[in-house]
Amino acid sequence: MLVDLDYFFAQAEEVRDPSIRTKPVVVCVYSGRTADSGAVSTANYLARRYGVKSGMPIFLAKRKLENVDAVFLSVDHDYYENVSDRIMAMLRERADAFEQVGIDEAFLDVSSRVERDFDKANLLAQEIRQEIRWKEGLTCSIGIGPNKLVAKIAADIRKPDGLTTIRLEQVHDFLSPLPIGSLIGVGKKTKERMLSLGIRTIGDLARVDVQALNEVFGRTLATYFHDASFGIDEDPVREAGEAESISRIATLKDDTRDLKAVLDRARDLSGEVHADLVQRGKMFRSVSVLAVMVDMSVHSRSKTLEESTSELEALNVSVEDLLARMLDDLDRPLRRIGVKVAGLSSADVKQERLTKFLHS
Ligand code: DCP
Ligand code: CA
Repeated sequence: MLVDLDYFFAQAEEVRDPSIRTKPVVVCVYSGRTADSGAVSTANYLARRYGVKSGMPIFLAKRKLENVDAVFLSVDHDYYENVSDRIMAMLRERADAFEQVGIDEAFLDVSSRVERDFDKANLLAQEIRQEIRWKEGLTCSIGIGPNKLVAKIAADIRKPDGLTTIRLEQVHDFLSPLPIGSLIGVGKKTKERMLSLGIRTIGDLARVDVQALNEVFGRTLATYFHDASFGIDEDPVREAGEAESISRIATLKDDTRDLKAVLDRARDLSGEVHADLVQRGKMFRSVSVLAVMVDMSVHSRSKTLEESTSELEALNVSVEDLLARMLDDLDRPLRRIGVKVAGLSSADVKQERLTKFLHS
C-alpha cells in the first residue's frame, strides 16, 4: 500500500492552529525578492477550490483569493519533518518492508502480514488511517494494490481521506480509462510526447506496439511504459538506503580505445541507469564510470555534481567527461565499461519541480 498524507504542509498548519481550518490555507516559499515573490508550496482543499495549486506564484494565489478571508503562511520544514518522522516510524511498524518516498509518502509491503488477502489489507489500512488521525490529527489517502505502481495510482485517485483497493483482477479495468498523465513516470514532457502519438489514456498506451514505443523512448523506458500500462511492476518495497547506487556494466562489442565506440555503449548504459532512477523516483549526486581493460585491470573515475539532479542529460555529460579523461590516462584497450550513480535522494522530485519553477 501507498500512504500519502493529505495536503501535508497545509494540514500540519491546521493541526497547529485549528482556528484556520475553516479558511483557505496557502503555505508559501517566499523568495524574498519582493513581499509576494515566491511560489505556493501547497494549499488546503478549500484554497484549491479557488484554483490555488502547488508551484503557483504567490501573487497569483493572492489574486485568486482576493476578498476571501484566507491564510498565507511561510513553510516551516522543521515542524513538518518532525510530524513526518513520527508518522513514518509508526508506518514502519505496520509493514513487512517499508520505503519512504517523500516527506509525506511511503510504500508498505504488507503482503505477509495480511496473508495476501486484500480484505485484510483494507482493514489494516483503516487502522492505519485511524491511528494517524488519532495521534497526529491528520488525514491521509491510501492506495492498495498488487504492486507499488498500482498502489500509488490508487492512492492518487481519491483524495483527500481516500482509501482505494485494486485487486489483481481489477487492475486492467482500473488503469485503462485513466489519463496517461496519471501513470507514474509520465511527467509533463513525456505526456506531451504521448499525446502527440495519440496516446491519451493508459489503455491507449497498452494498445501501442512496444516496437513503436522503442523508437520514441528507447528500449528501457519503452519496456517500462509498456509493462506499466498493463499494471506490471516488480519493483520491491525497499528501505531507503538499501539501493545506495544504481549501476550497469556491459562488455564492448570489440576491445577498443575508440572514444566514440565507448561513448555509444555508455549512452545505452546511462539510459538504463536513468530509467531505473525515474522508476524509483530518485535523483543522483555523483557519477562514476568503470573500465575493465584487456589485461583485466579495473579503473574507475567519479565526480560529484554541484547539486542532485534526475536529468539524463547531466548523466550523459558527466559520463562522457569521465570516460574521455580515463581514455587519456590509460593506454590499453577497454573490454568492459560501467556507469554508476550514487548519492541518491528521494523526496525531491517535488522539490525539484518547485526549484525549477522558482528559477524560471
Ligand atoms: N510540495 C512543495 N512543492 C510542490 C509540491 C509539493 O513544496 N510543488 C510539498 C508540500 C506538500 C508536500 O510537498 O504538502 C507533499 O506533496 P504532495 O504532492 O503529496 O501534495 P500535498 O500533500 O500538499 O497534497 P495532496 O493532498 O494532493 O497529497
Ligand atoms: Ca500528500
